[in-house]
Amino acid sequence: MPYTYDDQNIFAKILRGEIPNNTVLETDHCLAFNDIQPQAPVHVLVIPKGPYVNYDHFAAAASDAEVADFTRTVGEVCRITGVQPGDGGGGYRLISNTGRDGVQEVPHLHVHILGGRVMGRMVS
Ligand code: DGP
Repeated sequence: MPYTYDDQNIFAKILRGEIPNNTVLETDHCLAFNDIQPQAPVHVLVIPKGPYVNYDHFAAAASDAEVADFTRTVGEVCRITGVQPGDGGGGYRLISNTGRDGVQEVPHLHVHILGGRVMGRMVS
């Protein structure tokens, strides 16, 4: 599936520094920042710096270095924010809304990391 990247999307503007963000972690290939409308005590978005529309696009077109960095950045953010699971509880939810049926609003790949409370069961 070919994708056309819209470089005027809000996350592209954040990456260019045109819109401020509350950065949690920046790496060679990724930026992690707090969601502007948090749905949980911890709600961080992780995005690649490359122009990928969604997870499908990223999985097909990103380099191994970008994929590895993205995966490890998600893990590192979970450690930084203290939501990684342990014997006493903890844990988090990863979501990447993808495409129209996934109700993706911003057309730049992002993973939501939600934690700091017990999530509801996913029913839809
Ligand atoms: P999604 O539906 O998965 O595309 O979610 C987009 C998320 O992006 C939503 O939780 C709100 C967040 N968001 C939208 N605009 C901004 C912004 O300007 N700054 C930040 N930090 N988050 C934003």
